[in-house]
Amino acid sequence: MEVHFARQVNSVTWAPDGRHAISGSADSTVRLWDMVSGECLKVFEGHDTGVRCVAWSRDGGHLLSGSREGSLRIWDVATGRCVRVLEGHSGSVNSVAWGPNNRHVLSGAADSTVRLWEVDNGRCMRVLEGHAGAVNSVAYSPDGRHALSGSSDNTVRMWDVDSGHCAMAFDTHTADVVSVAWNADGQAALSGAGNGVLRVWRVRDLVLPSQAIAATPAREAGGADELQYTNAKVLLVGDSGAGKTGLTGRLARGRFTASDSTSGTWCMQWLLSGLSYEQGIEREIWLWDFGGQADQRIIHQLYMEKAALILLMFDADREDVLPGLRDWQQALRHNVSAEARRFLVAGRTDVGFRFHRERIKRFAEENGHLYFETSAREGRGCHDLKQAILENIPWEYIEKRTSPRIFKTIRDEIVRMRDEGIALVTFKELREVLRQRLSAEISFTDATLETVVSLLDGPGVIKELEFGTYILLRPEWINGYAQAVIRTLRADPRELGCMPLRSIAEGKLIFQTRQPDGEIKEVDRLPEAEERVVLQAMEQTMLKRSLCLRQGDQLVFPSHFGRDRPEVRKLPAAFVSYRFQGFLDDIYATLVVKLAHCGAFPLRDLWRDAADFETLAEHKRLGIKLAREADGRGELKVYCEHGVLPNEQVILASYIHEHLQTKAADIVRLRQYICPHCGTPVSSREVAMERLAEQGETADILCVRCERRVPLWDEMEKRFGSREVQRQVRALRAAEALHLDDRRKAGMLVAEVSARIRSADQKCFEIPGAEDEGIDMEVEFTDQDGNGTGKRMYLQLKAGNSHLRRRKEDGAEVFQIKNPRWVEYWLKQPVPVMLVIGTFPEDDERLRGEAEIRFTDVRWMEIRDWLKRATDNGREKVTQIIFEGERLDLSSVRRWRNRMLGVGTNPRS
Ligand SMILES: Nc1nc2c(ncn2[C@@H]2O[C@H](COP(=O)(O)OP(=O)(O)OP(=O)(O)O)[C@@H](O)[C@H]2O)c(=O)[nH]1
Ligand SMILES: [Mg+2]
Repeated sequence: MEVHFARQVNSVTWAPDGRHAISGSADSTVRLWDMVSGECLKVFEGHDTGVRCVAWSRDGGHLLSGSREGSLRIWDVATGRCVRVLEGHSGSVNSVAWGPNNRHVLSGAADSTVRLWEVDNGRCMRVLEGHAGAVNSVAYSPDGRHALSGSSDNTVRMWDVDSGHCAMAFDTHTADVVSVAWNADGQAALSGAGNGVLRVWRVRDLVLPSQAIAATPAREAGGADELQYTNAKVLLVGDSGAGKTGLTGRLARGRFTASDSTSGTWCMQWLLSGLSYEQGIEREIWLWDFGGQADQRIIHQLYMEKAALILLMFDADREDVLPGLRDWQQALRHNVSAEARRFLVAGRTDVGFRFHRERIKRFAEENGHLYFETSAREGRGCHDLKQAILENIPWEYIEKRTSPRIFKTIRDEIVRMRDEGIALVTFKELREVLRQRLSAEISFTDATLETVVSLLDGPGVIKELEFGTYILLRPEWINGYAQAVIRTLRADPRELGCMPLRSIAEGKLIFQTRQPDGEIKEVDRLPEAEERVVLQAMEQTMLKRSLCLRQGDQLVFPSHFGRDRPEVRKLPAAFVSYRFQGFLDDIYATLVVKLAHCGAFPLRDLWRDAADFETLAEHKRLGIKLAREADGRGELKVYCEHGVLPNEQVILASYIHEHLQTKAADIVRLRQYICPHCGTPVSSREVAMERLAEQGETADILCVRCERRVPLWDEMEKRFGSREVQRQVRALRAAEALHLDDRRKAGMLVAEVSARIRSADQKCFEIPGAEDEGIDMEVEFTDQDGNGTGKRMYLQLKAGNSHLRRRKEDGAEVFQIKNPRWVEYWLKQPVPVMLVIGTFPEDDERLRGEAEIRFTDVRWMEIRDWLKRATDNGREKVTQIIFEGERLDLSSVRRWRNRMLGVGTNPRS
């Protein structure tokens, strides 16, 4: 038998019964097969990205799958339902395994960690750190006491599951370990590596004493060189000015420092000296301080996961704090597990207490919060609060980490650098600083440092940028600059909701704010060189998160469009609408951007909280309109003009519904029915939907005008939820993801190229235009003082492996010129044109949805003059370029500079 998938199959396993099998595929599904009939019995859907690995529970009742975006799912085979989602990995899950009792599972991921999970409650019990490369394979010993992991760092590790200790690091492989397995009695193990070597080893021979391990630096494992800790996340939320940042400093550092309003989110390590040990497990707390201004809240959702405790703060000296507190309650409800304890904390009590204490206390009681009054400035109430925090963190439920001591030493030093205010470093700079500071204590490899950096990047403490080798030690700067963008958009009297890309690249934004007292204040900025990098990272983040879209040389922000839809145009009637709750700006903007990118409904017009799209075939208009209500509630109306096919209407509506399900809460769908007899709209939409829910296909409602029955289960309702519509919506989502991916790759290459050219002290700018047409960037060479010389070069960028093909006959690399117009265009440029091609280490497929992959190979080649020769000055036709590009690096940029400026040797270095 043979079955064909549209996308790659990543993993297959037989069922214990020998008759069934499962497969996990890049199309995000797990499928159950009957191997006798060849039939696909079930499709398990829920993963957002490709499924990398699958496993049967030993009793055959459940399935486990791991996905590219880092989540695991447990499925009930009989019902086909997903019973648990296990979240925590920050990279692709490469391997999963069930424990012998079916109560525990293991996973190994591209984030270099192994995790141990409890099936019953979906909790992660342990994170095992130590590998300095992706974990490719994990295996549970038959008695359930040990775990094996094989990694791209060429080692195999054996872990003691109960204690979390790394019992053994086995490092005699010389290539990626791709697969590990135990034998039946758990006495021997097998590992297979990327270079074709298999190794069999007996467990008892390999458990070395810890000295032997310590003596071999490559192993960096076990015993005294290993430590265990838990890391509790405490969130501080509340309106702006409540005193969150003040209190964060007081709790973590024991002192008060006056602060400005916080941009975005940042976190501070609270060192718990003395109190920190229990049973050999170190405890630490990270305080996450959230900027309270309304604009910021979109960003926060990303960081709220897995909070152990939440401090809900308010400014005691304000008039009415309850509405603000209720808003935050709502926000937390959507983003934080109900298990996290919450404290209600009054801040700045030294200033005064204008609000009613009794009402606040009642609010705390009603919501089950402990209540505290504090003054960060004077320290009042802070000791009690501190004590209560320590006592109320559910330490036993927080995952325990096992980590080589060297990891923690490096990590703590990086955090220290961050606390000192260092915002941005390159990998090399970071390595140098750490080598100087830690020289006496340890030596470490690049792989170890990369691993530690990515472990900090996972929870968002620092951010590895996707271009250059930059590491942003203070990710909150991205939010700070995003705020400047929003401020600039707001200040535009025409409220166009868009901005030239160039303004962002050059930092032409508004950096002044008006304080509550009316005073104008300059906000902090980074030095120019660093600012450029952060601006670029910010633009990419916004595009990636679908908050804005690129149109020509503009960035368009749908939620900041201020022009009202002209009254004159008659609004077509809404056929369905959705009520929901959440961050309206975010939900709305991302919806518009995604729709515009999915390919089925080109964007026609944007208005204030409204967007018009059109159908592909007949250019009929359909659109959405958001009505904002109080408390983050909104209603999104979906309308279309006469003549749009019912199928198109339902697909649009279902796409919107799915979008809301991922981003909003309390979603209610309301159909707009029209009486088929007299054309009167059914006014009580809620009642109609209730009936429909209760009576299904037989549901109807009385028309208020003609008093005849309006059937509710109509043609359109049949389509809602039909398999065919679901399939089409899925296809649209996939198209949108692909589109986003292509844009992201293109954006990454622009950033990568700029980083490389700027690091050679030359100027470069993006020339935004329609995709795939025209020149992408311009380089201007500089004189000895760094001033522009007017000598330029144009760059044509191509991102991705698909642009180069290797010719069979001679192995030459070939770039296919897809459009003959390109040749004409390149030939007529007044300055040299460089073709820049960026490729990845793996096939493009691997890139999807993964942050950690970057362009490893960027090469460039002059093509204007090449084409002049090859076409005999345009007389002959040329359809391909033999690509012989050189690496785009510092020395190559300098060589080009010297050639262009006519200087012999390099005068600057
Ligand atoms: N008198 C007094 N001032 C405080 C105290 N805590 C903070 N402040 C000051 O009050 C102002 C607001 O406090 P922040 O801690 O910045 O407020 P926040 O909640 O972090 O505000 P956002 O970052 O805008 O969300 C700042 O000027 C602080 O320096 C306090 O306990 N007493
Ligand atoms: Mg603050």
